[in-house]
Amino acid sequence: MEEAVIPMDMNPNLPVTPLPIKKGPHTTMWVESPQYRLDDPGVGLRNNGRRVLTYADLKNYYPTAHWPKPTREIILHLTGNMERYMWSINGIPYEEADPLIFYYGERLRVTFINNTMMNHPMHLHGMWSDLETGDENHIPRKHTVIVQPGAKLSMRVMVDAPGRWVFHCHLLYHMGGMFREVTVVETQKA
Ligand SMILES: [Cu+2]
Repeated sequence: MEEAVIPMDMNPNLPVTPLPIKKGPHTTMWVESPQYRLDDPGVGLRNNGRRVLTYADLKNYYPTAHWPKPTREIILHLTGNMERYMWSINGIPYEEADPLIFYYGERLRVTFINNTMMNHPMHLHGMWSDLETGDENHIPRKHTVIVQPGAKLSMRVMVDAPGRWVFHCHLLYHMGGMFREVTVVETQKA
């Protein structure tokens, strides 16, 4: 079997649009130096004597080298307080958060940093989540991307659906706070 490409930061120098971050009771943990760990099978499946498929093994059946490259990045910290079972993004729960603004027609990179000890399957409605695996030529297209505890993961979005969309962790008990509205706005070309 072909060796998986070791996942790495495929777009290290993209302009990042700053988003508000709040540290407080909602955020009991911050990861020191989050790494891409797409070749990590995860807790319970490491070194068990079997080969376990990981996100690093996922390949689009069709070539994707011609897909547009991202031009902008946002970073979403997945945050929480395990003792009080509170969940948020960037330390801000849904009810206190402004919508995330995506611009119609852009190719956006979304990087998640999971500052908690649980997996979060992040699900964006209305648009595809194209997972960065380290292989620019076969980028898999997904509905939901699972971000491992303490890890970092990036996806790309072709922002092709105007309107208001939901972006949230798919675990029922997390999505109360770990939830955002995404507003896709039309832009005036300068
Ligand atoms: Cu979650």
